[in-house]
Amino acid sequence: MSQSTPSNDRVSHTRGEPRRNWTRAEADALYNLPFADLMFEAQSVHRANFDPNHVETASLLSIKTGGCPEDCGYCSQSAHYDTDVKATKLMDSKVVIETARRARDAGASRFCMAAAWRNPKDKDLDRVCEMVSAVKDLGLETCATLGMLTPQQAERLHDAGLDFYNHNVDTSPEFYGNIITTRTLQDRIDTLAHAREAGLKVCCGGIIGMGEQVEDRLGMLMLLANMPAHPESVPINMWNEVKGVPVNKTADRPDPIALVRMIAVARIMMPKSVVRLSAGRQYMTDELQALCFVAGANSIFIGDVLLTTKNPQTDRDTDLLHRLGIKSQLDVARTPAQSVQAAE
Ligand code: SAM
Ligand code: DTB
Ligand code: SF4
Repeated sequence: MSQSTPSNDRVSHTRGEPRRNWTRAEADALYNLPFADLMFEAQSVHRANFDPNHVETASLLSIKTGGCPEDCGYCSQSAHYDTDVKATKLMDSKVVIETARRARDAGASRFCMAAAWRNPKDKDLDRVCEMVSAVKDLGLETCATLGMLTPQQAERLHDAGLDFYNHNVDTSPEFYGNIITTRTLQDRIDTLAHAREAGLKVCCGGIIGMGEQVEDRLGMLMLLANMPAHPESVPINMWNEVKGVPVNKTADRPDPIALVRMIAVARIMMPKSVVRLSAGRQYMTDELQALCFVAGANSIFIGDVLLTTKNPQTDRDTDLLHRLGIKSQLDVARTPAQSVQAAE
């Protein structure tokens, strides 16, 4: 047997409770495995915990765009930067619910409502809770990302029918201050704790391609994998270019193989979490996405736009998943005409 064959120690993580005591040396060792060994190990973990031929399909809607008081250096919606995004008010509930129905009919299994707030005001939360309940009634899983939450706000969202709360750590503790100054990493960790205590499932990940080093990417994975409970969903975003934001000056699109390695390490360190190949798929070839699925990614956003930036066309995603023999809710999507008929 070759020396580079994955050790029984590492493969033993495929069974039992996920570990939450990963060391830097272990993360580095996994990341630096010969590629075939890393893929083998990631696939072993993936197969022990998930159907390897299925991906989840989520749909995003920006229910309140732009004018955000936070200074996240990657974001088109921050009021600190001169970007092409115009600020809007909170969307009308009827429009949100109709958009969710169309997303469901187009093949989404989860609907995520995003607002560019530092934190929601209680009167805005009344309207978001109304939206959450109606979207849940459509038979969709519900997710929201509204900034920082108090424990009471998290409970209200839970009671309204919210399944997941998305709040990202974004990057490593060491790199964090280069990207955001108006909200600390501890603020984020506190919000995640409030979401958990209210009974919400957590969606938490970050971004790569902002000029961080591989060690920061692994530092971010360690932060996630050593949380009191692993996030149920881990979105890995590759930075989607936005004009006018500071990250433009440092951005460095990751080597595709480095992205696959990172997905594989996320899969191994958080064996039961759904890993979402999130923003940045617009830049990825079909082959790269296929490798990411082999490495353990098992969720994507569908729809032509994310919040303010592009995502691949749904037809391209349907075709890619079909060619890979991957099942998803896209298989039971209705055509727009069938969808209108069903609504009548
Ligand atoms: N305003 C809310 C907040 O930040 O808590 C929610 C929306 S925010 C857009 C959600 C996440 O999207 C960010 O934490 C970041 O990880 C990701 N994101 C934002 N802009 C991005 C971009 N240009 N490219 C890739 N990911 C991005
Ligand atoms: C996440 O991690 N990625 C999504 C979701 N959570 C809210 C957002 C991606 C946004 C990409 C940039 C944009 O479209 O503005
Ligand atoms: Fe605001 Fe969220 Fe954008 Fe940060 S990522 S500027 S909090 S909308």
